[in-house]
This record gives sequence, C-alpha cells and structure tokens, in this order.
Amino acid sequence: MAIEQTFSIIKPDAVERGLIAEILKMITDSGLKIKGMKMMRMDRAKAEGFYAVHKERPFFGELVDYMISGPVVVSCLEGDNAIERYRALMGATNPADAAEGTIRAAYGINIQNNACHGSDGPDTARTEVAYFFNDDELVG
Ligand code: RTP
Ligand code: MG
Repeated sequence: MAIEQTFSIIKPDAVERGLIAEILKMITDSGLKIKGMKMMRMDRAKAEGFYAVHKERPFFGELVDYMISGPVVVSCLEGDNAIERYRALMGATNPADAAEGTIRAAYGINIQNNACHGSDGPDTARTEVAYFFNDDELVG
C-alpha cells in the first residue's frame, strides 16, 4: 500500500458552525496524519483557480461565492491510500446520499454546503497541496 498525501478543506459552512474540531477528530481517528494545516479566507481569484475544472458547470459562480463567504481550514493529510480513504470518510457529494459515519452525513447541509473537500486523485492531490502550501509549511 502506497503512502499518499491528499488535500482537504473544511468548508465555510462547517467553520461557521464551529465544526473544525469535530471534523479534524474524524480525520485523525481514521488514522490519517496532518502534515500541514492553516486557517485562511480565499479571495475570488484563489477560489476560481482552485475550482477551474468546474468553470463551465452551472453551479460554478455560486460555488465560488460560497467558498469565499468565510474562512476555511486547509490541510495536507498523509497515510496509506490517503486519497481514497479520505474520499470514503467524506462520503457522497450530496449529504443526503452520504453513508452513515461519514463527515458529510454528519455535518453537510446540502449538495453545495457539504462541509469538506478532498482531492479526487493523485494528480489533483499534488496540484491542490501545492496550490495552498509551500514546502516549508509541511512537516517532514
Ligand atoms: P469536492 O471536490 O469539494 O471534494 O467535492 P466532490 O468531488 O464530491 O464534488 P465535485 O463534483 O468535485 O464538486 C465540487 C463542489 O461543488 C459543489 N457542488 N455543487 N449545486 C450543485 O449541484 C453542486 N454540485 C457540486 C459542492 O460543494 C462540491 O463539493
Ligand atoms: Mg471534486
């Protein structure tokens, strides 16, 4: 099993509701290690760049507005098979479809305000970690 890194965002809806600690506890209880973490507020350009892959989707404008509506907590997570494991821990995009025990089932509000983000593959994980973290912000 390969050690991987993945990128996580605790989204504005979850930060606003005081859920940072609960979500980080689910992450660390799952065995994933936090290699870097910070709280920040994205500006529009940062969020548009992050979600560039979705720019033709009808929900893009609303998604960007939401992601800059308040602070987020970004982190780099590491572990065996971390990308898939974190996707499984988050649950389905729409909290209504998310399995019991997942972050989105516990804390997601709707398909947009769904509490967390996780990279969907090795290439996006690398790109997304580098989009938010310098090397010296990740512990060795
Ligand atoms: P994420 O990228 O945030 O980890 O979520 P995901 O892979 O499960 O979902 P994705 O299809 O990549 O969509 C990115 C984010 O856009 C919002 N969304 N809104 N209004 C809608 O129909 C809709 N669909 C997706 C969600 O915040 C989703 O996480
Ligand atoms: Mg995605």
